[in-house]
Amino acid sequence: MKIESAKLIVCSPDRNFVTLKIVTDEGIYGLGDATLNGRELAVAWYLTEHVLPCLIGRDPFQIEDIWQYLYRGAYWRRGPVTMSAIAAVDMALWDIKGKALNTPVYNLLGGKSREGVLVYTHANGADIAEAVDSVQRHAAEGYLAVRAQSGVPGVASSYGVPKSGKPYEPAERGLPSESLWSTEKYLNFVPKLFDAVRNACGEDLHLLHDVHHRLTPIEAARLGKALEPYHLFWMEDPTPAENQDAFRLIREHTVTPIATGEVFNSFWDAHDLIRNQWIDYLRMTIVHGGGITALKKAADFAAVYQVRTGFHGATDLSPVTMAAALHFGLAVHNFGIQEHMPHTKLTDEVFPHAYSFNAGYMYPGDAPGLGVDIDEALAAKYPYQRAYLPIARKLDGTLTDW
Ligand code: GCO
Ligand code: MG
Repeated sequence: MKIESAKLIVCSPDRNFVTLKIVTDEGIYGLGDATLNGRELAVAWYLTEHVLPCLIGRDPFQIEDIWQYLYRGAYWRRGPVTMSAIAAVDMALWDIKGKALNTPVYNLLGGKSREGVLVYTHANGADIAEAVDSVQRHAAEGYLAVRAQSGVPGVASSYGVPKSGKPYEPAERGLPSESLWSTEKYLNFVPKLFDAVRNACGEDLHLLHDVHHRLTPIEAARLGKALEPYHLFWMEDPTPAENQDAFRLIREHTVTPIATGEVFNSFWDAHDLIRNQWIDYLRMTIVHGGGITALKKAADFAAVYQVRTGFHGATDLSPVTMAAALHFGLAVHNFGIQEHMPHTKLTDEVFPHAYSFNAGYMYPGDAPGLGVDIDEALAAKYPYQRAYLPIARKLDGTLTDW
């Protein structure tokens, strides 16, 4: 079998997605997600101009060799654009191999380690009452794990809170919007939020919270300690992770479990965090982390240190990444949890898929390959529109981490 052609499909059904389609001389094709929120066209152009011409004529079964060719062969290593591009090729090749062998991708990764993939979803509200209500509604839908975010009094447009009754979507069309941030108000507020949520929802529901890289290590340590009575499943991205050592300090002060890594693009971003056991869950996911091939190695390394997976699964990761993550999560032994922020109905129509949700778990389905397709005619009706993630400023105007 040989790769005959490859192309990019860039579309915007409610939000932007970049999808790679690799076609073989036997008519089998595979799909890969190449979406990098707010920088979509950089990856599309990287693939079109620098990667796709090198793939034509290659054997799509040689996934490891092609991965190494794109990683080492570029000379310039890592970075979100490069690694998302490599990930898209990698996903498409696993999809092709599964279809060619007539088996779901999870069987190529070692087979099922469990029956379903535990997922968590997002609950949010403008204030504590709305947030509690939202958590309860998601629990009633069957979710066993829910992330809770709430507007912080005195801070307009807090992270994770939807605008004007719409579902929360981080990217917005047009130029970047600005949001505000106050560490002091946030730190005083969040324990009250979880006190209310835990009291209303009981002991069994898994609760999660995303700090979104906004605290210093000592502030994060204070928050982790304050949240201990509510036994969170995790506190996410408590501090930016460029300096991996920062997590040591948090770890020394609190037993609240820590998840990080959604912005990582290489195993080396997580290496010290894992081998020092400063984190409990690795958030790096298939599309931004270099594909299934790269994440399998990272997960196996993490397993040795009892660090589990907790992959990013926001709406900016297309249904192709979602499917890949579900096959992966079904197979690897040290799976922890998978984020599930459901896509819009229109996005689901553009990407028909075999995966499903039932009673707190997701199932990749038994279709050969990844089990996701793209309706190209429908996608063509929704062309790319420039969109950005917001930026954040402190109350005095200083730019800070969003
Ligand atoms: C999460 C995330 C997202 C990101 C978004 C950026 O935990 O789901 O933090 O909401 O902000 O995916 O593109
Ligand atoms: Mg996050």
